[in-house]
Amino acid sequence: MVTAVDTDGDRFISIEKFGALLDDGDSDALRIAFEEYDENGDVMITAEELCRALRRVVPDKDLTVEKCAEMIARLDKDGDGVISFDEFKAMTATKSS
Ligand SMILES: [Ca+2]
Ligand SMILES: [Ca+2]
Repeated sequence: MVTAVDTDGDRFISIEKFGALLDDGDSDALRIAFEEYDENGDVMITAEELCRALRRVVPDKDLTVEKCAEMIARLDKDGDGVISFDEFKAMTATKSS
């Protein structure tokens, strides 16, 4: 198993900061947050990318790619298995769900 929790998370937004950005409702901030997750810049967040990003913020051994895929499935409105920027925006509007 990969035990490496990448602690040089300075490229990544903390959950606190992320929450503040979401509360802002500012689309530039959203774009920046989205890019933190979208490692390869294809404007889609895959389960693997979501997992890696979350693990950097919240080291959690139980956070499997499967769980991330479930999270994505809940947010994935068009069913393509990845989170687009529009879906990401929608997520921030329904984060209490
Ligand atoms: Ca991507
Ligand atoms: Ca999608």
